[in-house]
Amino acid sequence: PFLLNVLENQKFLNGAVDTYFIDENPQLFMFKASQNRAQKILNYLGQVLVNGPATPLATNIPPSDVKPYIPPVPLAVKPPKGFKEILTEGGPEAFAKAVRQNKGLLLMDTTFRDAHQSLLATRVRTHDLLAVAPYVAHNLHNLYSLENWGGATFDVALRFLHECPWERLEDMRRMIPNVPFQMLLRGANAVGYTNYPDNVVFEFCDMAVKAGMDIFRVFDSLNYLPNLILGMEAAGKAGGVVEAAISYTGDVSDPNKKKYDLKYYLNLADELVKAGTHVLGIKDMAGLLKPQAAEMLISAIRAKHPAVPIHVHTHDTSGAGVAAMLACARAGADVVDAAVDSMSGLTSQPSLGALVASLQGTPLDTDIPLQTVSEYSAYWEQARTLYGPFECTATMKSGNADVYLNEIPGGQYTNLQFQAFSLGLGSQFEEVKKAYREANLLLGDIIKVTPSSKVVGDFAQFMVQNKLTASEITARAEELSFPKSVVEFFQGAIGIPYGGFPEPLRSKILKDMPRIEGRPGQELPPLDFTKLKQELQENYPGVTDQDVMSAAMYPQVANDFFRIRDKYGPVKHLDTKTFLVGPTVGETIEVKIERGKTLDIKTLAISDEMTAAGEREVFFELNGQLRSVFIRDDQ
Ligand code: 3PY
Ligand code: ZN
Repeated sequence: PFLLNVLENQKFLNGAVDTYFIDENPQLFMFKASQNRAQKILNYLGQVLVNGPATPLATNIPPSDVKPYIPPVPLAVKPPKGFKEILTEGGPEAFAKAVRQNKGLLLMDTTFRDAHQSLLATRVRTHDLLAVAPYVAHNLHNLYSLENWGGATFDVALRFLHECPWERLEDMRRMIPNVPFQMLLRGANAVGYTNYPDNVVFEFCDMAVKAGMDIFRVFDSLNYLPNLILGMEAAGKAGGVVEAAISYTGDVSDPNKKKYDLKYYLNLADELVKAGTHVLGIKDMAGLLKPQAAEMLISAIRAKHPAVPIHVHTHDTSGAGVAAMLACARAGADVVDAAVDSMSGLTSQPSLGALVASLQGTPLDTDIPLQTVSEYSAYWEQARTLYGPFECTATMKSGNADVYLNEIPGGQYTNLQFQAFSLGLGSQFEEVKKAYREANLLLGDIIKVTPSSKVVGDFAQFMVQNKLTASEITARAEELSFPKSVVEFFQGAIGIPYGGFPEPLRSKILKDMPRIEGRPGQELPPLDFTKLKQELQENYPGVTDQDVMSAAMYPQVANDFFRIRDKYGPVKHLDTKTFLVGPTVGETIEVKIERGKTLDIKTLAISDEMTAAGEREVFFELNGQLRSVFIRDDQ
């Protein structure tokens, strides 16, 4: 081997040699994009310093500067065995059997998913999840599961956190080998808001299992059986534990609420058990299951299906969550959901510590020491302050039992309240909640959870903005221009609601527009993954199959993510304050980009002067060496 420096060869430069091979093979001179991760991170920091946060901040509470204390764990010792081992060794059936035979109440910890989806706009980053992961593995090994993926986390990771949801899952799996992982799958909508071709849902579940997922809570926003069954089949074929969930609304303890009565839920439970669910989920997404209703519902299902584990999910919006989950446990539920104390309450799940303490010394004892919960909670109490910019308590100060009237799901309740407050109109939220209730009735009193809850929410906003009452809507339906989601709902785009579509409203709104009969996704042609991969490779040569799946779920969002990833590299390694608002001048941060590879970055200065190209130079010390980046000032 020898080196030829063609650029110093005069004959070559004069073109006096035959260069046809080079002329015909320009790719020889296209050097691979620099893999310099450190340089990319500096570019990110420079960008935030010059142009402000790279992700929109929702409140004016700044992120705190704490480094949350992590209780030490014996890293040289393997974490204790948990239900994951039973699942790995015996498969979903053996797992279900062990759950059913367990004496005490089992818990699913929602802190890694629904709790922050409900309280912090889903913004908790992989960095802060992984920091406490060893503690979870070593101390919370007797959880039924850790809910840590799916729902809105997939979208938010890509869109706002600029991190890969698949990497998050694989990283968590590596650090928590012993606790089953659980995700929320929106049936035929997977982790999106729309219907996907069937092969996408199947492939998605398969990849999720390969990346470390165990239990799939499958729901459909209208409890529409064909959508639910598709999700169940996909999760089951992938080898996952199928937890088909009945979305709960209304109040089975109120004889005046007739549409969703005990019979309705029992029928649905029969169908899901018949379809082979391993575990039966009751998904009380708005927190409407009062203790008395819980007792009625769970004992009735338990009596009909003695062998099937029952797992109940709720939100603590009204404040009755702990009481309701205790009632479920006493009525025969095997597992209930809770969030660690400092991430519980309000529109999140009821408190893990309160449940653990309430059952201590009873036959349903959870076997989780309160001291463990307390240490875990202390971590989250501090970590939560990093997310001040997304803190729901910026506006939400207490629970509210009015949720029994408006039936708004936890996550949406927080969003709507936040939107109303940001408009600054004092009575706006009260109006929106009232309109939400009316819109629901206009739509025929439907189950409300992603994405049907968005239909009701959009309808309610439309009514408030246009100052329309329910009777005006009915009278003027033919001439009004309804929100897109409402029109699509009536077309059948998310499935068929229980009891059918309300008439004459449907006909008045749709007129001669097309209607979808049956399961919306069944007509969609299969997605050609090979072709999609080739298309993505044109711009992003390094895309993985997981990236291709992200693009199948969210085409635009994933493309933006790939672009940002190419430009700024592994921003997931930055601490949260730095990621959100950048470092301060004079500060030194530590960025562990891989095991044994740490960058010490000191921010030195940002130039006052702008270059002719409108750029500012930002100076850093990177592991002791002076470095600078030029950043266009977009302000
Ligand atoms: C979701 O779909 O993300 C939900 O949390 C529904 O409750
Ligand atoms: Zn929920």
